[in-house]
Amino acid sequence: MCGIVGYVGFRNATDVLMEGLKRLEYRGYDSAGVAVKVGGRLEVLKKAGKLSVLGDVLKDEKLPGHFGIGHTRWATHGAPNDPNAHPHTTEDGRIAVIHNGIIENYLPLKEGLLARGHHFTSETDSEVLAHLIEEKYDALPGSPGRLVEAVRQVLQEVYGAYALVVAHQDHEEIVVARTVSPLVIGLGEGENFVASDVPALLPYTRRVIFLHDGDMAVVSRAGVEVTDLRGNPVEREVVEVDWSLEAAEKGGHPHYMLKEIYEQPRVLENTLGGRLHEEHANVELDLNLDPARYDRIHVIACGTAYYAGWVGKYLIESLARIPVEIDVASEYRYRDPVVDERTLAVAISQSGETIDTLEALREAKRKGAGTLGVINAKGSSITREVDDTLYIHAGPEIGVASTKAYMAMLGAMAMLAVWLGRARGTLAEADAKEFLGELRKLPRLVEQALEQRAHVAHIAEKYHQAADYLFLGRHIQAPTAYEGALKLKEISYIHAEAYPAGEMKHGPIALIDERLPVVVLTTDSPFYEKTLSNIQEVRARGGRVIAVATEGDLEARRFAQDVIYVPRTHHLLAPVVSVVPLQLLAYETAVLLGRDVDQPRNLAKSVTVE
Ligand code: HGA
Repeated sequence: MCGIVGYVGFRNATDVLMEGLKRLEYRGYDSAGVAVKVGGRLEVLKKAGKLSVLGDVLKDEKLPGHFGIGHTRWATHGAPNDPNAHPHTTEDGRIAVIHNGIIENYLPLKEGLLARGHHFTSETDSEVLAHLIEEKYDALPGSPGRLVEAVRQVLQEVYGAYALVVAHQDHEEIVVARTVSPLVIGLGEGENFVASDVPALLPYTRRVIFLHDGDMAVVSRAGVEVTDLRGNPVEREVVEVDWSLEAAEKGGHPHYMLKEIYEQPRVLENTLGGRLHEEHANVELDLNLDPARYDRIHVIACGTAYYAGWVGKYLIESLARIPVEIDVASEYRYRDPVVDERTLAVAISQSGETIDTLEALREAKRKGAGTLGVINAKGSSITREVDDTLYIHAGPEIGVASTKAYMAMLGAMAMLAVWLGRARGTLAEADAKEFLGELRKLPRLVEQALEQRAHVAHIAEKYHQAADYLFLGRHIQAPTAYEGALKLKEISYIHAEAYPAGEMKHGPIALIDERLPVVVLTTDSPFYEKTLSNIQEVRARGGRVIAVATEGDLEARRFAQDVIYVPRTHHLLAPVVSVVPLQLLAYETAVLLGRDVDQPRNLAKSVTVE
């Protein structure tokens, strides 16, 4: 959360900052601001609201300069208004600070600063950083590296999470530091960049340095010096990123989300690409972990990734017969989980920066677990802390409501299940071959599922005024129901609940009346008949059923008011094709209701605060 961009070089800094922020707006859109050095002074412009509000102001007030920093905010401390927008400056405007994270001890620090005569203009935790740096800076006259030294000293006093960028009008360098919140440096020729995430850098460079926790850096035109928090130089690898610029743009679609929904067949091909080997009845995942070491798995994740993990639980338990527990990461950490060295903790995260997941993973590691990350973003924090990573290869995901990353996570979890099953001897050769054959067909089947868009749009039209929605699914389709409800909530703001279908009669059935649309996942499976009975129960109480059924299933048509057909596949892979119409239903409903699909209220992507 929160997007940071910094630039020092020869281009128009304001343009670079605004272009970068546009690509990071998925990280927060409560306010935006820039500080650019113009004629020897840092000029600050910041505005509550989306980046476009700041963009409009910048049309009239040009800020010509070649050195600056910018921010798009997801508020944690203080309302989303102009004064709380970043950058925060010292009273004389010499120093500007941008921060992503939470300074947990900001209150006592602020009290001290107030007592020493500082005046505050915001309610944020972040502003203390500007004042503290000013004090340290002023106490270091004439010393070389004065700004970086001042920042270093301040960082000894604060605790919490930060990606921090600092600019001073007298030094054409950006001082940066990170602990917990991500920061990437982009390397150019005669210019250098800083950003929270790679998409902001793609128009200019693909050579990047991912800073690690506890790193600081001084970024100038001439180069980049990385040190630890004590000032000792550290070597960081320069990584060549392979994401294309086009992948981070809308490509003619009205929304990133729709573009990403349509990208799913290709994404799944990338996830599975080169990894399926029917001839050996196995997958090649390039993992070093020893499957014989583990007798249980803990999957930890948040939001959509949690539902992908839940699907993974069914896959792994069915194919590899290892008990899998799945936990919401923010709960796992505090429940004192029973973990030993025979536990494999699997952390699933698109960004690889999700702080709850990272902390839960650390907890498992502390207790002796082996660790595996199922991650999209190369070089991200989780990938650096786990024993092994299974990359999902979804490319940059910009839509705040995740779609293609979910799809890629499902593909990755299915492969992991096969790999574990083969290694443990629980998945017979012939069954593995058959399952891999089904996996290989999936990208084409997802393409077919997308062809239902017009039909789904028609259903969305019929029900978009509903106040509530219910989603039901059994076994491996229960998580699909939850993911469908989450998508609808996230972008249309319609209240949606999900339940395992069999659980409905234990309570939620009381909600059913003729105004309640109930989406039932009733694809072919050994439990098909049971789910059909649940549909009958809904119908008997006047509920309106939208069934997601396997093509050719005429029975479903008899019982449901609306049926969305999805292609036939192995029942353990049904979530992959079934989630597509649910994503489209959420999308079409949100558009009909005039919602901001790519930037739904209160949300942001890549959740780096607890
Ligand atoms: N605490 C700061 C930064 C918020 C943030 O990083 N969000 O993800 C603020 O509230 O402005």
